[in-house]
Amino acid sequence: MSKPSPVGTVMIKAARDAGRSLARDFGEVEHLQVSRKGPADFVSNADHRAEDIIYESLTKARPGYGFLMEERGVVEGTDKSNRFIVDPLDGTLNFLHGQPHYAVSIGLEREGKLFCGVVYDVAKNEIFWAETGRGAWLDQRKLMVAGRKRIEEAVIATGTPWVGKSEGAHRRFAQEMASMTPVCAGIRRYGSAALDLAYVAAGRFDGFWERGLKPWDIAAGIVLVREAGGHVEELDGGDVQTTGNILAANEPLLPKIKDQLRHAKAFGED
Ligand code: 2AM
Ligand code: CA
Repeated sequence: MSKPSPVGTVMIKAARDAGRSLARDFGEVEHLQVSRKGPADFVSNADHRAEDIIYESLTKARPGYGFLMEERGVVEGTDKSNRFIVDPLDGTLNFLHGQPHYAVSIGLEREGKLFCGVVYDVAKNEIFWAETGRGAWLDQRKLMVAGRKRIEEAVIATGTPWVGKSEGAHRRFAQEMASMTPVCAGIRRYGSAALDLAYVAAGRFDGFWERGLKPWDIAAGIVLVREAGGHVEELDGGDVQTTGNILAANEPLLPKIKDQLRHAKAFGED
């Protein structure tokens, strides 16, 4: 069965519509590098345009549902059981630099639990979607996390802390890298957390960790990983949607990656 429910179909359509707008704007970005105003404002407008399209499309199809959106923030709905969690452009820095690795991410929380997720890789035209009980899919292909059990064979994705994060956060990341690089097959840092999680679901990455993400970066991706048979945890045992400190992997690898990161913690943190 590879058919999303009606609400899943609505979310996929909204992601595609926003993706069309982003693709148009992405085509313009490279010409803007030389313009006086620079591309940053343009990207911010692209971001807002995409969010408007998603908001209009979803409110029309599901009036009353609430929202948590990267740009608009919280929009209370009359229906308190359903809330969309939206990142109109994940991988903003890639987009800004003309790199074709960015996504639209739309999650749906139902009765306080993540229920459905869509991550759309616009440049590669890949729609990853998942729904509780229906599995995770890339178009017609059912997704399953990778089966590798040995950390030595694992390709692990991460995200680096950015400008403005505390000195401690940067130091801790350096220590976590120092702990991980000698023991795994390779580290990747592609710059879109939503796609990193989709890639874990698709078995392209064996694991992913990053700290300090926002709910809209990870909501849809969490559903994808879980429905593909993987596990998602908070790195230090808290609530992942609150802290954004995320670790995702298959069941055998998850504790091994966690141990390795704990080892890094032993020699310093914030
Ligand atoms: P964004 O592209 O929507 O900003 C990469 O490490 C992940 O961190 C991305 O999912 C990115 O989402 C998120 N992120 C949030 N704030 C960021 C920032 N100021 N700079 C870079 N990445 C950021
Ligand atoms: Ca994001």
